[in-house]
Amino acid sequence: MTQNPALSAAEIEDALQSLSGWVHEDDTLVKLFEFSNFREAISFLVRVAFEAEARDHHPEISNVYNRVNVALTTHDAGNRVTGQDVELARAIDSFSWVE
Ligand code: H2B
Repeated sequence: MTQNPALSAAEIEDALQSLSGWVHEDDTLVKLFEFSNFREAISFLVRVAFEAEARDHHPEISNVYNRVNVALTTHDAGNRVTGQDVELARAIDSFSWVE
């Protein structure tokens, strides 16, 4: 999509400078969030889901007990990382209560 182009590796590295804990891996931005327990992990997961719906931009989210793994990529850009992924990562960090 021309309006939502894939970022270059250098642009992604640049964006990661101002994000905490996110890594660029296999054309996704990924971060593992670790909570005190299952209840907190699921609360966070649902918060991420609502943010995704509001943005019409949907991450891959997985949960095992107290952990939530979030992977961001843009299907419309051929499964590459775009500015939308960076913006969603920033939004998720803004409401996450763990590092
Ligand atoms: N989520 C993600 N991660 N990438 C997309 O390209 C995407 C999406 N496209 N959610 C949206 C929905 C698109 O399919 C709808 C039609 O806007």
